[in-house]
Amino acid sequence: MNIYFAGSIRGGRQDKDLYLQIIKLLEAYGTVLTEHVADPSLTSEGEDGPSDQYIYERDMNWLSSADVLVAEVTTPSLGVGYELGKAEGKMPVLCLYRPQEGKRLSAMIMGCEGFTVSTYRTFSEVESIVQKFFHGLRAAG
Ligand code: 6K6
Repeated sequence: MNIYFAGSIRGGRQDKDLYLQIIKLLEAYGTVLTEHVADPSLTSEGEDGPSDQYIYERDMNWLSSADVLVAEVTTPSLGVGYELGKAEGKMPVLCLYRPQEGKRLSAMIMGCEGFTVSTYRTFSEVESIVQKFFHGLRAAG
């Protein structure tokens, strides 16, 4: 099972430690194609490394070879929204959202019937959401 994990990079890096925890959790269910999303050296402004075109093409190729997309959507990110739109109808999608005071998740994510959107407050809730999601996939065959 190839898992594409999506999380904010230029949208803001405040949850990067959490992304690493989620990626480690997902590794129990398959191969995570996008471990760099949790790279602590990646800042929202950093310009080091490959060109934007290279990043786009590499990530779109990985998305094409993914069986499932898991996105952490608490920090709004154009890139994550784009990846979600690309995956819709092509593979199962799980969106993990931590409710924020005075903010609401985009209707384009909440209102999309093809996405499983789950809210959480603690990491142990993330663990049980992820477990249920992958068990559901296995049951559906
Ligand atoms: C250098 C400096 C900042 O970012 C970099 C390298 N950029 C990226 N590397 C790998 N994946 C990327 C990069 N930028 C965006 N992505 C993809 O889009 C990832 O798969 C994330 O899920 C998503 C993040 O989008 P933004 O809009 O928050 O950057």
